[in-house]
Amino acid sequence: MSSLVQTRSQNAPSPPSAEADWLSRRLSGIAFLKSAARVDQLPSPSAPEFAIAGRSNAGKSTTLNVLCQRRRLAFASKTPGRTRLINLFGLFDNDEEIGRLVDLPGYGYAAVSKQIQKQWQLELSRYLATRPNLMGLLLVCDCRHPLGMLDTQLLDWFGPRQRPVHILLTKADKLGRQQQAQTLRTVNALISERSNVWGGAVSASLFSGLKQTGREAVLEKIAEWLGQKKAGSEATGDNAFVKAPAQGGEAGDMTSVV
Ligand SMILES: Nc1nc2c(ncn2[C@@H]2O[C@H](COP(=O)(O)OP(=O)(O)OP(=O)(O)O)[C@@H](O)[C@H]2O)c(=O)[nH]1
Ligand SMILES: [Mg+2]
Repeated sequence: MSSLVQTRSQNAPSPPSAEADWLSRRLSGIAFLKSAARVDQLPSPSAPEFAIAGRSNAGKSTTLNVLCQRRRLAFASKTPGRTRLINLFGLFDNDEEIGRLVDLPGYGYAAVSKQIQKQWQLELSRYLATRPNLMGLLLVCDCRHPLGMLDTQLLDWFGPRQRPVHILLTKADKLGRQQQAQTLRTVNALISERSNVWGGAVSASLFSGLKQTGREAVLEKIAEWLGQKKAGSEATGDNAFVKAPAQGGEAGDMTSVV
């Protein structure tokens, strides 16, 4: 009996860290701000933005919904190319806007006309290259084919902006435990290999929107980017985020990537 109790407690999920818990409470109150077809239509860069990028259909909108524990905050769909606009969601702490999550259109979706594809991709690359308050990028990859050519090209291209990137290996429910672990090892090895090109602060974790697993690691990462160190303490550095000039060189033209 006592060994059964022990086994159960060992297998119980660990409680959320203070950082993840702090952010989770604020994410539950996240509010839609704006959808923009073009970067010049975006609201002023008055709060740090954390953008979600990745191939079309990788699971970006689902990730956003799961992070915020909201069913239909962003539109997820079986049809690739569902997100066609830059969608911004505001994160508030006592009515003060402390950050934004940004759901971006996917890349690599061949089934729209070349012209439309070019227009989306132009705005996507413009956002990633020029948005001054972009303070972290969540790169969503289907863990069955992680870091494909377009993803690695994006990372190569984005590296000079010196912004942290967290690679979210989603749809982990489609793989067995061993394959998941192997995928994470492979991705971490690639990150080490390319660290000088990808700007250094690149990390990765497994995630499943379907099973709602891996959420806490992502929340901790975003909380870290927000400068939130302790639960209940004031978020620090939000104004500094806005004022900080781009470090290193600006990313260049990404039209060849997408
Ligand atoms: N099994 C499984 N399916 C998922 C997961 N995440 C997303 N999906 C499915 O993958 C499909 C695409 O999900 P979306 O969240 O719309 O993907 P997206 O990257 O936002 O797609 P676009 O906006 O078209 O670029 C949907 O059918 C989702 O239900 C996951 O973790 N596991
Ligand atoms: Mg989407």
